[in-house]
Amino acid sequence: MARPKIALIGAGQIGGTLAHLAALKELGDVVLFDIAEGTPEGKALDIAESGPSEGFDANLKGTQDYADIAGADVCIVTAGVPRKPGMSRDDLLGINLKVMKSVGEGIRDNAPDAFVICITNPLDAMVWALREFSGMPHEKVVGMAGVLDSARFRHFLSLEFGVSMKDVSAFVLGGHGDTMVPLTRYSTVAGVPLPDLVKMGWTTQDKLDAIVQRTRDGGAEIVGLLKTGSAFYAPATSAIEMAEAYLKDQKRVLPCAAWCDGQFGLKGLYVGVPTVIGAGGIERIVEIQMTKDEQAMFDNSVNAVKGLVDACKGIDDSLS
Ligand code: A3D
Repeated sequence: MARPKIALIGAGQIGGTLAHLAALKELGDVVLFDIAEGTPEGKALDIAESGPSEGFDANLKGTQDYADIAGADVCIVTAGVPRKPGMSRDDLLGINLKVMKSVGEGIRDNAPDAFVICITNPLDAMVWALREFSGMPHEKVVGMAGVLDSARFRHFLSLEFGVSMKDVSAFVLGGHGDTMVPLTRYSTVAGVPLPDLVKMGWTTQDKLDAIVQRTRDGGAEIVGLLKTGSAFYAPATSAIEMAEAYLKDQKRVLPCAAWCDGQFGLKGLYVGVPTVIGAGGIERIVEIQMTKDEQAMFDNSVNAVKGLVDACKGIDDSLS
């Protein structure tokens, strides 16, 4: 049986890390596509040369030709520009929208059956635009953000409680921006919800509020430290978790930017919600109950995403 084929559109910081992780985990053969001549070829060769020491079996190829992604099972899109200090994700909209057009058409024409994971920011608007430009089924086009935002939340919580990250589960919903919604009620340490841990004296409400805010600012914290770009190790790891769930039909329950049409009362919008990922792509959206306050935060986040989608429609006539 042939190995699965994983196409990485964009071979920058995240793209290179994705290729390395996919090879290390032997998820399949990897094609790195980028418009920057030499970058995908160089990274593919460099990673392939780590194979003898690591002992993985995977072919890696770099290319500027979309024909090389033909038949890909998974496409992960990071093409575009990342933010620099002082920029918000939304500042990237105009330039990255143009990139989504060429990428959407390239995937549609060469790998129409792939499961497509978008990472390019501003995430919720870019995954919407990528789906529109590609015309692919909504359940096969998804955005990576919730897995990363939840991982950041889990990391900060594990530091606060002095417990293993493995025993902390957390939920972050809504758009991938300043309005994202870390849901404390649904976040637990070994099944014990965070509000109960406050009552048990494990932490205080003030400290928890600060962790929620640090999660919302998690991307900016790393941009501020790196100064030359944005996070790439954890974003790549998060997308690989989603790709693996699809390729191995794991039915993982993961928060993703998924197409909601009816769910949560939304009418045709990509936004971060809990999903089940298996061989069918997004197989289910988990419609959790929210309190009035949680719903208000979610609505606020949804409105921010709607504003970005409207901005896309204002820039590219074919999207309205
Ligand atoms: P970077 O290292 O700049 O890589 C982007 C790559 O895209 C570069 O190699 C470019 O040459 C390439 N590129 C540009 N235009 C095209 C095109 N038309 N076709 C193909 N390739 C092209 O950035 P990065 O890897 O650090 O980040 C990539 C994107 O991910 C940015 O938009 C970031 O803002 C975003 N990002 C999202 C998250 C989320 O959690 C959603 C986290 C971190 C970064």
